[in-house]
Amino acid sequence: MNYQDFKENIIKADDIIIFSHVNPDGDTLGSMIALYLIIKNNYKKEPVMVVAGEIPDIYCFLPQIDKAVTFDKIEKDRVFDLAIAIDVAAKDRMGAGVPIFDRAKVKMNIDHHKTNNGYGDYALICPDACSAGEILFDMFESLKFPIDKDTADALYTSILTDTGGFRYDNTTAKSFRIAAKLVECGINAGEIARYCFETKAKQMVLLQANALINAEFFENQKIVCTCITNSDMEHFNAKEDYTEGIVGTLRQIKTTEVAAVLKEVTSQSTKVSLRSKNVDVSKIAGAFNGGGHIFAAGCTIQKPIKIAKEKLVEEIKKYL
Ligand SMILES: [Mn+2]
Repeated sequence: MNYQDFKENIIKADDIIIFSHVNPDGDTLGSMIALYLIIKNNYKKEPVMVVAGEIPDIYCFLPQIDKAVTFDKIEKDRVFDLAIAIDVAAKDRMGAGVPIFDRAKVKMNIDHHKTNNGYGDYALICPDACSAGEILFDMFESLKFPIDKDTADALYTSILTDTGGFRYDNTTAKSFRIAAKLVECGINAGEIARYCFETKAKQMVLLQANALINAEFFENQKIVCTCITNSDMEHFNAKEDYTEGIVGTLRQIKTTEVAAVLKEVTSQSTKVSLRSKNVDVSKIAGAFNGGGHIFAAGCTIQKPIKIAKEKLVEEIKKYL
């Protein structure tokens, strides 16, 4: 897809829907809102923004986020003129929205994941972009759409969160150049960083402290893992996203080669997040039909959490 295709399809469509991905993060939400604002401000059309599941509290500062709805709010047989998936690596990452996407007259796919297969009628996949927000910034600038403060807030959130606060290897000179332009649009960079990285619910901090104190170490402390059960979640009255960040903290430990967080889904199913410093954890996740990146991957093991932990540790040992 080229930028003109984007513009022409927006002009043609009356009824537009924008999809974010499951377990929504700052990039998918920020870029969804930026798209919504650009379409609304320039074409006087109001797209439907749809999210799969709960929006983490930290992103409630985003402008217009309260306009986003869940799939159950959309009429069963509604056919949209244009569906846009943003930051959605694979179609099934839309969750329950896939049938709505498939029914749309024109399907558009804008993403930066290397593994995106280009689904849809129009695909704009830029694997070198640090975030979906970066792709949108380039497009909006090229099409000469004015970027107001709200749009800049949303795009900055995309770039800031997907680069881990400009710390990950996907941070480039271009990421900083775009960030600088967004700061010139009037955003408050310090305030957005505080919302994204420095704000946690009390129960989240307590759940995380509990998970850290229960961490177990193997192989001369090269492997560290912790288990979070449903009863832990209940005890701390935790929301799903409260486990976010624990695995990163475990990786920070000097001796860690591979860190894992195991989360009970049901009595027979366990979700695993993996992080490493050198080991290719996508291979470890792959052994359990999961996947991801070299230093960050995940999988679901169809075993009770304790057995899943034993199997996982055995698997990790093969890669040390
Ligand atoms: Mn992204």
